[in-house]
Amino acid sequence: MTPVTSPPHGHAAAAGANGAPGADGLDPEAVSAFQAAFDTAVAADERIEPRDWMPDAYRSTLVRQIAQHAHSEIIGMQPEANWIARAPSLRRKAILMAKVQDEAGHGLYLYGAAETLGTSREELLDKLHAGRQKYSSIFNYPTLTWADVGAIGWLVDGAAITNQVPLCRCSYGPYARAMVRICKEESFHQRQGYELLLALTRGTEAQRAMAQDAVDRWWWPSLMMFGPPDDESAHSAQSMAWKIKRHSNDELRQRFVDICVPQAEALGLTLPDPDLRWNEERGHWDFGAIDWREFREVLKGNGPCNEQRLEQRRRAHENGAWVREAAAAHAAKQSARASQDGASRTARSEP
Ligand code: FAQ
Repeated sequence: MTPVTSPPHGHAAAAGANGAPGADGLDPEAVSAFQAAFDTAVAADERIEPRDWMPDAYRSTLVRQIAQHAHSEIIGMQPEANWIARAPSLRRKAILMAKVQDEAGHGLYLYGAAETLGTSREELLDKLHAGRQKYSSIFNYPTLTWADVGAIGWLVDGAAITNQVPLCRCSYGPYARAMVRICKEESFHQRQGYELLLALTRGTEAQRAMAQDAVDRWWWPSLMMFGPPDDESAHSAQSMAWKIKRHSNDELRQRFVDICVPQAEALGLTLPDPDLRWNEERGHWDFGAIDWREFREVLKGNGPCNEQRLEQRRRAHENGAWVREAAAAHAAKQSARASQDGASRTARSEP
């Protein structure tokens, strides 16, 4: 773990010394001074940075959420990668490859953000592979047709952006900054999905039907991406108090539905919910009941593709072992060379 080095924003006096004691070495008075400085920083919308003191539970909540997010990005490469070799044109293939590579990059930024909290990428990947950390439920559904690539871009990336734009204002600096870059790329992903579906809905009757079928299958799982309803969300209240989350799961889900309804209309596609209707009083779209039993089953590992996704991930990790070894050997050689050069420079400059 990263040692506790200083209270937020240079309130070093409270620590007694800068860069001082580990969490265990703090007396209760110092801890409450640190806690007060942390609370003040969060209340003032200041960012908490890696070297700042933070409550253990704040740190572990961030590691949990960021790890789950990072795992989602890299597992999320699988359903779409399934279509790279079968993309219908060179243009579509280039776009899809770029998108899947972006997801790998997002995973890297996020594992990097988690590392600033004192955990390592290896540790997080081990937990993912052992089934001890989650990734988003959405990636346990299969991509059956080419239109699924469009539906993922429009709905899955659309839901991801709705959820993630507020995370750009998350109280933890490295996560918030990673999210700025990720959201810019997700926005391109969402548009490519929308444009792909638009091309299909303007195509032949079979293409239009394929687009509708994909939307029928991806709509409800996309709504589940926002997590359980607020009254069943274990972490929301505390995460919102810490300003990790800025909105509740249900608020973001509603925002997403409100955005999608007019977009579906513009596409000429029907959202598969007979209860969808405009509520004048609320100023929002009412929507039907989500099948939370299905959500819980997918989380338990019983979704259509859970086993396949984890198996493929473990295999990819094993197949990449030689790359990690080679990169580590190269880095060791470079650093040995750099210290040798440094030593001979010092020797030359001595009188
Ligand atoms: N799937 O108390 P809450 C993407 C778990 S990235 C699986 O409400 P919280 C990009 C939750 O972890 C998509 N598990 O939890 C892309 C907790 O279990 P735990 C991922 C879920 O953290 C696009 C338990 O249920 N995005 O799509 C899900 O306050 C296309 C109780 O839930 C992020 O991760 C779920 N859907 O709120 C890539 C965004 N929902 O940990 C490729 C960051 C909940 O106690 C292609 N994460 N759980 O064992 C978040 O905003 C939050 O973590 C929530 C959940 C909103 C997901």
